Amino acid sequence: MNRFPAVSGLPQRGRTLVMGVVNVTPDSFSDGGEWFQPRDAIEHGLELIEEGADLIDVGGESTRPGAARPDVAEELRRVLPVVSELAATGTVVSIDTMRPRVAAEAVASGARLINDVSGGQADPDMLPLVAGLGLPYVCMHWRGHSTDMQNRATYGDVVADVIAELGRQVDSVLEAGITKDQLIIDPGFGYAKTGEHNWQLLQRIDELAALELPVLAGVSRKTFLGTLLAAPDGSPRPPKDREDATVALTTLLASRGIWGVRVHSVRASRDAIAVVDRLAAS
Ligand code: PMM
Repeated sequence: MNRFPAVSGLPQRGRTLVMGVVNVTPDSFSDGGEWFQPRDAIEHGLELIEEGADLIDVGGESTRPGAARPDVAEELRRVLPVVSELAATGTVVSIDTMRPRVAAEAVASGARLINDVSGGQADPDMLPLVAGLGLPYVCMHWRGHSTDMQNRATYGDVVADVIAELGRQVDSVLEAGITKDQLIIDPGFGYAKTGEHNWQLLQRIDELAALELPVLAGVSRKTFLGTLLAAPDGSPRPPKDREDATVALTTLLASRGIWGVRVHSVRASRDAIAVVDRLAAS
Protein backbone atom coordinates (compact mmCIF):
# COMPACT_ATOMS: atom_id res chain seq x y z
CA MET A 1 0.00 0.00 0.00
CA ASN A 2 1.12 3.58 -0.72
CA ARG A 3 2.88 5.05 2.31
CA PHE A 4 0.87 8.12 3.32
CA PRO A 5 0.33 9.93 0.01
CA ALA A 6 -0.32 13.67 0.28
CA VAL A 7 -3.88 14.88 -0.11
CA SER A 8 -4.17 18.48 -1.25
CA GLY A 9 -5.19 20.75 1.62
CA LEU A 10 -4.85 18.14 4.38
CA PRO A 11 -2.11 17.61 6.97
CA GLN A 12 0.69 15.23 6.10
CA ARG A 13 2.47 13.74 9.07
CA GLY A 14 4.37 10.79 7.63
CA ARG A 15 2.10 8.38 9.54
CA THR A 16 -1.47 7.15 9.53
CA LEU A 17 -3.80 10.07 10.24
CA VAL A 18 -6.53 9.91 12.87
CA MET A 19 -9.95 11.32 12.10
CA GLY A 20 -11.97 11.81 15.30
CA VAL A 21 -15.75 11.37 15.02
CA VAL A 22 -18.30 13.86 16.32
CA ASN A 23 -21.80 12.56 15.62
CA VAL A 24 -24.38 15.29 16.25
CA THR A 25 -27.18 12.76 16.08
CA PRO A 26 -29.73 11.26 18.44
CA ASP A 27 -29.34 7.77 17.02
CA SER A 28 -25.81 6.81 15.88
CA PHE A 29 -25.18 3.23 16.90
CA SER A 30 -21.81 3.94 18.47
CA ASP A 31 -22.52 7.03 20.55
CA GLY A 32 -26.16 7.92 19.74
CA GLY A 33 -27.42 10.99 21.54
CA GLU A 34 -24.29 11.71 23.52
CA TRP A 35 -23.25 14.77 21.56
CA PHE A 36 -26.64 15.79 20.21
CA GLN A 37 -26.55 19.28 21.71
CA PRO A 38 -24.15 21.53 19.75
CA ARG A 39 -22.43 22.65 22.96
CA ASP A 40 -21.65 19.04 23.95
CA ALA A 41 -20.55 18.19 20.42
CA ILE A 42 -18.17 21.15 20.32
CA GLU A 43 -16.66 20.21 23.68
CA HIS A 44 -16.30 16.64 22.56
CA GLY A 45 -14.55 17.76 19.36
CA LEU A 46 -12.13 19.86 21.40
CA GLU A 47 -11.38 16.85 23.60
CA LEU A 48 -10.62 14.73 20.55
CA ILE A 49 -8.23 17.40 19.30
CA GLU A 50 -6.52 17.38 22.72
CA GLU A 51 -6.18 13.62 22.34
CA GLY A 52 -4.32 14.17 19.08
CA ALA A 53 -6.91 13.99 16.29
CA ASP A 54 -5.54 15.21 12.95
CA LEU A 55 -9.04 15.85 11.60
CA ILE A 56 -12.51 16.02 13.09
CA ASP A 57 -15.42 14.52 11.16
CA VAL A 58 -18.74 16.19 12.00
CA GLY A 59 -21.93 14.42 10.96
CA GLY A 60 -25.63 15.13 11.48
CA GLU A 61 -27.14 12.04 9.89
CA SER A 62 -26.85 8.56 11.36
CA THR A 63 -26.22 5.96 8.67
CA ARG A 64 -26.55 2.94 10.91
CA PRO A 65 -28.57 0.13 9.29
CA GLY A 66 -32.26 1.04 9.22
CA ALA A 67 -31.80 4.69 10.31
CA ALA A 68 -34.37 7.26 9.14
CA ARG A 69 -32.97 10.42 7.51
CA PRO A 70 -33.33 13.89 9.09
CA ASP A 71 -34.50 16.63 6.72
CA VAL A 72 -31.95 19.10 5.37
CA ALA A 73 -32.92 21.91 7.75
CA GLU A 74 -32.46 19.60 10.73
CA GLU A 75 -29.12 18.32 9.44
CA LEU A 76 -27.92 21.91 9.01
CA ARG A 77 -29.15 22.85 12.47
CA ARG A 78 -27.13 20.01 13.94
CA VAL A 79 -23.83 20.45 12.16
CA LEU A 80 -23.26 24.13 11.34
CA PRO A 81 -22.56 25.48 14.85
CA VAL A 82 -20.22 22.58 15.54
CA VAL A 83 -18.33 22.97 12.26
CA SER A 84 -17.88 26.71 12.68
CA GLU A 85 -16.73 26.58 16.32
CA LEU A 86 -14.24 23.79 15.70
CA ALA A 87 -12.94 25.35 12.48
CA ALA A 88 -12.46 28.65 14.33
CA THR A 89 -9.88 26.90 16.55
CA GLY A 90 -7.82 26.06 13.45
CA THR A 91 -8.99 22.43 13.40
CA VAL A 92 -9.26 20.67 10.06
CA VAL A 93 -12.96 19.83 10.00
CA SER A 94 -14.53 17.26 7.74
CA ILE A 95 -18.26 17.31 7.02
CA ASP A 96 -19.87 13.87 6.90
CA THR A 97 -22.87 14.35 4.62
CA MET A 98 -24.49 13.04 1.47
CA ARG A 99 -26.22 16.37 0.80
CA PRO A 100 -24.62 19.07 -1.38
CA ARG A 101 -26.42 21.87 0.45
CA VAL A 102 -25.08 20.69 3.81
CA ALA A 103 -21.59 20.31 2.30
CA ALA A 104 -21.70 23.83 0.82
CA GLU A 105 -22.91 25.48 4.02
CA ALA A 106 -20.44 23.53 6.15
CA VAL A 107 -17.61 24.64 3.87
CA ALA A 108 -18.84 28.24 4.17
CA SER A 109 -18.62 27.68 7.95
CA GLY A 110 -15.03 26.43 7.71
CA ALA A 111 -15.08 22.70 6.80
CA ARG A 112 -12.13 21.68 4.63
CA LEU A 113 -12.98 18.11 3.65
CA ILE A 114 -16.19 16.48 2.38
CA ASN A 115 -16.84 12.95 3.59
CA ASP A 116 -19.67 11.56 1.48
CA VAL A 117 -20.51 7.99 2.43
CA SER A 118 -22.46 7.63 -0.82
CA GLY A 119 -19.41 8.46 -2.90
CA GLY A 120 -21.43 10.85 -5.05
CA GLN A 121 -24.37 8.51 -5.62
CA ALA A 122 -26.98 9.90 -3.22
CA ASP A 123 -27.27 13.27 -4.96
CA PRO A 124 -26.10 14.13 -8.50
CA ASP A 125 -25.19 17.68 -7.45
CA MET A 126 -22.56 16.60 -4.95
CA LEU A 127 -19.64 15.86 -7.28
CA PRO A 128 -19.91 19.08 -9.35
CA LEU A 129 -20.15 21.03 -6.09
CA VAL A 130 -16.97 19.46 -4.69
CA ALA A 131 -15.17 19.97 -8.01
CA GLY A 132 -16.10 23.66 -7.87
CA LEU A 133 -14.97 23.99 -4.26
CA GLY A 134 -11.63 22.32 -5.02
CA LEU A 135 -11.60 20.60 -1.61
CA PRO A 136 -10.58 17.07 -0.66
CA TYR A 137 -13.28 14.41 -0.91
CA VAL A 138 -13.79 10.99 0.67
CA CYS A 139 -15.44 8.62 -1.79
CA MET A 140 -16.84 5.60 0.04
CA HIS A 141 -18.07 2.32 -1.45
CA TRP A 142 -21.87 2.49 -1.23
CA ARG A 143 -24.81 0.54 -2.58
CA GLY A 144 -27.76 2.49 -1.21
CA HIS A 145 -29.31 4.22 1.77
CA SER A 146 -29.23 2.71 5.24
CA THR A 147 -32.94 1.91 5.30
CA ASP A 148 -32.36 -1.25 3.26
CA MET A 149 -28.62 -1.45 2.57
CA GLN A 150 -28.15 -4.78 4.32
CA ASN A 151 -30.43 -6.40 1.68
CA ARG A 152 -27.72 -5.50 -0.81
CA ALA A 153 -24.91 -7.29 1.01
CA THR A 154 -24.39 -9.95 -1.65
CA TYR A 155 -21.09 -10.35 -3.44
CA GLY A 156 -19.16 -12.91 -5.45
CA ASP A 157 -15.70 -12.03 -4.16
CA VAL A 158 -16.35 -9.08 -1.86
CA VAL A 159 -12.86 -7.61 -2.22
CA ALA A 160 -12.82 -7.80 -6.01
CA ASP A 161 -16.41 -6.51 -6.22
CA VAL A 162 -15.77 -3.57 -3.88
CA ILE A 163 -12.63 -2.62 -5.80
CA ALA A 164 -14.50 -2.78 -9.13
CA GLU A 165 -17.50 -0.77 -7.87
CA LEU A 166 -15.39 1.75 -6.00
CA GLY A 167 -13.26 2.06 -9.14
CA ARG A 168 -16.39 3.04 -11.10
CA GLN A 169 -17.35 5.54 -8.40
CA VAL A 170 -13.83 7.01 -8.64
CA ASP A 171 -14.21 7.30 -12.43
CA SER A 172 -17.38 9.37 -11.93
CA VAL A 173 -15.64 11.53 -9.34
CA LEU A 174 -12.75 12.25 -11.71
CA GLU A 175 -15.11 12.85 -14.63
CA ALA A 176 -16.89 15.49 -12.54
CA GLY A 177 -13.61 17.40 -12.34
CA ILE A 178 -12.37 16.46 -8.86
CA THR A 179 -8.64 15.87 -9.16
CA LYS A 180 -6.76 12.79 -8.02
CA ASP A 181 -4.80 14.71 -5.40
CA GLN A 182 -8.13 15.68 -3.75
CA LEU A 183 -9.38 12.14 -3.49
CA ILE A 184 -9.49 9.58 -0.66
CA ILE A 185 -11.25 6.22 -0.96
CA ASP A 186 -12.97 4.15 1.72
CA PRO A 187 -14.25 0.56 1.37
CA GLY A 188 -17.25 1.38 3.59
CA PHE A 189 -17.06 -1.17 6.39
CA GLY A 190 -20.58 -2.22 7.41
CA TYR A 191 -22.27 -0.49 4.47
CA ALA A 192 -24.10 -3.21 2.54
CA LYS A 193 -21.64 -5.65 4.09
CA THR A 194 -21.96 -8.50 6.55
CA GLY A 195 -19.40 -9.11 9.28
CA GLU A 196 -17.74 -11.74 7.11
CA HIS A 197 -17.45 -9.22 4.26
CA ASN A 198 -15.80 -6.74 6.64
CA TRP A 199 -13.27 -9.35 7.79
CA GLN A 200 -12.44 -10.28 4.21
CA LEU A 201 -11.92 -6.62 3.32
CA LEU A 202 -9.68 -6.14 6.34
CA GLN A 203 -7.62 -9.20 5.59
CA ARG A 204 -7.07 -8.13 1.98
CA ILE A 205 -6.99 -4.36 2.52
CA ASP A 206 -3.67 -4.17 0.63
CA GLU A 207 -5.53 -5.02 -2.58
CA LEU A 208 -7.18 -1.59 -2.52
CA ALA A 209 -3.77 -0.24 -3.51
CA ALA A 210 -4.83 -1.19 -7.07
CA LEU A 211 -6.86 2.05 -7.12
CA GLU A 212 -3.71 4.07 -6.34
CA LEU A 213 -5.43 6.39 -3.88
CA PRO A 214 -5.12 7.02 -0.14
CA VAL A 215 -7.41 4.76 1.90
CA LEU A 216 -9.50 5.74 4.92
CA ALA A 217 -11.02 2.99 7.10
CA GLY A 218 -13.99 3.39 9.45
CA VAL A 219 -14.21 0.28 11.61
CA SER A 220 -14.47 1.94 15.02
CA ARG A 221 -16.99 0.21 17.32
CA LYS A 222 -18.87 -1.33 14.40
CA THR A 223 -21.33 -4.19 14.74
CA PHE A 224 -18.96 -6.89 13.47
CA LEU A 225 -16.74 -6.20 16.49
CA GLY A 226 -19.74 -6.50 18.81
CA THR A 227 -20.49 -9.88 17.23
CA LEU A 228 -16.89 -11.05 17.51
CA LEU A 229 -16.85 -10.16 21.21
CA ALA A 230 -20.37 -11.41 22.02
CA ALA A 231 -21.15 -12.71 25.50
CA PRO A 232 -21.62 -16.49 26.01
CA ASP A 233 -25.40 -15.97 25.67
CA GLY A 234 -24.81 -14.49 22.22
CA SER A 235 -25.62 -10.87 23.08
CA PRO A 236 -23.27 -8.52 21.22
CA ARG A 237 -20.67 -6.50 23.14
CA PRO A 238 -22.04 -2.91 23.52
CA PRO A 239 -20.42 -0.28 21.23
CA LYS A 240 -18.45 1.48 23.96
CA ASP A 241 -16.84 -1.77 25.02
CA ARG A 242 -15.51 -2.41 21.52
CA GLU A 243 -12.74 0.12 21.98
CA ASP A 244 -9.86 -2.32 22.59
CA ALA A 245 -10.80 -4.25 19.47
CA THR A 246 -10.96 -0.97 17.54
CA VAL A 247 -7.43 -0.14 18.63
CA ALA A 248 -6.27 -3.63 17.62
CA LEU A 249 -7.57 -2.87 14.13
CA THR A 250 -5.92 0.56 14.10
CA THR A 251 -2.63 -1.20 14.86
CA LEU A 252 -3.15 -3.68 12.07
CA LEU A 253 -4.21 -1.06 9.54
CA ALA A 254 -1.41 1.33 10.47
CA SER A 255 1.12 -1.45 10.05
CA ARG A 256 -0.24 -1.97 6.54
CA GLY A 257 0.33 1.74 5.85
CA ILE A 258 -3.29 2.88 5.66
CA TRP A 259 -3.67 6.66 5.07
CA GLY A 260 -6.22 7.27 7.83
CA VAL A 261 -8.55 5.74 10.41
CA ARG A 262 -11.91 7.21 11.47
CA VAL A 263 -12.36 6.58 15.20
CA HIS A 264 -14.53 7.63 18.14
CA SER A 265 -11.77 7.56 20.73
CA VAL A 266 -8.58 9.16 19.49
CA ARG A 267 -5.84 8.77 22.05
CA ALA A 268 -5.54 5.01 22.01
CA SER A 269 -5.41 4.95 18.22
CA ARG A 270 -2.73 7.65 18.19
CA ASP A 271 -0.73 5.60 20.69
CA ALA A 272 -1.10 2.47 18.56
CA ILE A 273 0.14 4.38 15.51
CA ALA A 274 3.11 5.69 17.50
CA VAL A 275 4.06 2.12 18.39
CA VAL A 276 3.74 0.95 14.78
CA ASP A 277 5.86 3.87 13.57
CA ARG A 278 8.54 3.35 16.19
CA LEU A 279 8.82 -0.30 15.27
CA ALA A 280 9.04 0.50 11.59
CA ALA A 281 11.85 2.96 12.31
CA SER A 282 13.96 0.53 14.36
N1 PMM B 1 -18.96 5.16 9.04
C1 PMM B 1 -19.93 5.87 9.65
C2 PMM B 1 -20.14 7.22 9.33
N2 PMM B 1 -19.36 7.85 8.43
N3 PMM B 1 -17.57 7.80 6.91
C3 PMM B 1 -16.60 7.11 6.29
N4 PMM B 1 -15.82 7.73 5.39
N5 PMM B 1 -16.37 5.79 6.55
C4 PMM B 1 -17.12 5.08 7.44
O1 PMM B 1 -16.88 3.88 7.63
C5 PMM B 1 -18.16 5.78 8.12
C6 PMM B 1 -18.36 7.16 7.82
C7 PMM B 1 -20.82 5.18 10.63
O2 PMM B 1 -20.25 5.09 11.88
P1 PMM B 1 -20.70 6.04 13.13
O3 PMM B 1 -22.19 6.07 13.13
O4 PMM B 1 -20.11 5.35 14.30
O5 PMM B 1 -20.09 7.38 12.91
